[in-house]
Amino acid sequence: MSYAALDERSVGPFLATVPAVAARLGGTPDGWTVREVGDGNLNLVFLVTGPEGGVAAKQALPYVRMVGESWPLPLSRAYYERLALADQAAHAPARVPALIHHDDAMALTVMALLSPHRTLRGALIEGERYPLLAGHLAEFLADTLFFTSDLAVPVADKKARIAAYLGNTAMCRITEDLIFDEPYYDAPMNRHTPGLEDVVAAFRADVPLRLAAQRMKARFLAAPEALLHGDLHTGSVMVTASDTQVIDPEFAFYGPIGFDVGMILANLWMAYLAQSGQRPADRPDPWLLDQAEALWAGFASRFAGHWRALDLQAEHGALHALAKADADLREAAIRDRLDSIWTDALGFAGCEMIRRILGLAHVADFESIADEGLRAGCERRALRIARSLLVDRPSFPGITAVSQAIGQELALA
Ligand code: SR1
Ligand code: MG
Repeated sequence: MSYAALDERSVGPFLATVPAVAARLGGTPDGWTVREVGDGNLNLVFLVTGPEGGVAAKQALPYVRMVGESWPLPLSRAYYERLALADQAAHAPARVPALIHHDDAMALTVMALLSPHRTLRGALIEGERYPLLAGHLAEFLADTLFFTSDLAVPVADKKARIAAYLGNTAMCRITEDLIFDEPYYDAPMNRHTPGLEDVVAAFRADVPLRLAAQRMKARFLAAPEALLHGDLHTGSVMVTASDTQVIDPEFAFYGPIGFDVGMILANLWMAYLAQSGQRPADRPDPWLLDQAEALWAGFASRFAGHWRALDLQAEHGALHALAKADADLREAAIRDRLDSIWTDALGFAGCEMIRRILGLAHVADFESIADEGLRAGCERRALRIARSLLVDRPSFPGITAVSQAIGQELALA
């Protein structure tokens, strides 16, 4: 079958031809409920429920949905998303949705329906709290990143896995352009809240900032440390009080571990910094800063735990040989690696915050603040923090230093 974009009328009859999906839904298409709910920037997402159960069917469009047909984008991203879902499920099965069916020609991936989950970004904007969130995200990050890295995977296998994702170039190119380049010049699709013109001009003339962003781009381009999710913002996380699921790995490729870590931290920090615009009468909820701290601490401790627990008799990753016989050396190597991930994460977090305010793809945390003056104030504070994260990385030896800097920025408001 050749590719055709589905719609709410055609998706049911199409899915009825897939035995695994039809069995999960039960009944026949005329008894199924279908809703297209894609609110991301790229794809169609259909939620389909029948008498026996439900599925989420995600279909890639041959172009960028938020812009239109003038920006073509390969359907192959659906192939890489399925590949990543399978690889992530091998290491963190409790944290990713179960894959039910994939159709390469239709660029369609059918997954278990996540219900009653909602996207983390929307929930945070409404002030919801999720006690297990930081631990679950730390688990996802440590398990997928450690067990796809040179610490755990034999060299030849690791190189083969890097090669398996090498074709996802169009998605990496989006990141390269939108995150590391466009916010720093007058790119045609950039936009910003009125009132930020002085910061826009200052950032474009800011040599240390632009150099730091380019340094992060160089890391992104040439550090195939582990299989990254590649777009781990709070819209890629679905939550309930007891569960956390990471979705949408269509940007997956082998890159620097700090990219995934930095992106999710940046999105938690932005959620916090947006609160004074969303609810000006209330003090921002420190729970979000605590979550960011708990996420980093949980990730670092679990990553280190995986390293210490490696079976020295089994075949293991090349880097582990460094510390095989010497526990002191191993502990030094763990500290050294976590320091390097932290330093990368700071820089990538700074880039993510800047591009969400000055680039093409903004976030609802700020966009939902109707009052432009309030929104610009929140964004200005976020931009100041982001610049420090990028340019003054040695000032942030640990994550509490970031929480303190954010607190000081808000105190000045
Ligand atoms: C053109 S795509 C814009 C953004 O949406 C995705 O979720 C990624 O974050 C990308 O940078
Ligand atoms: Mg996405």
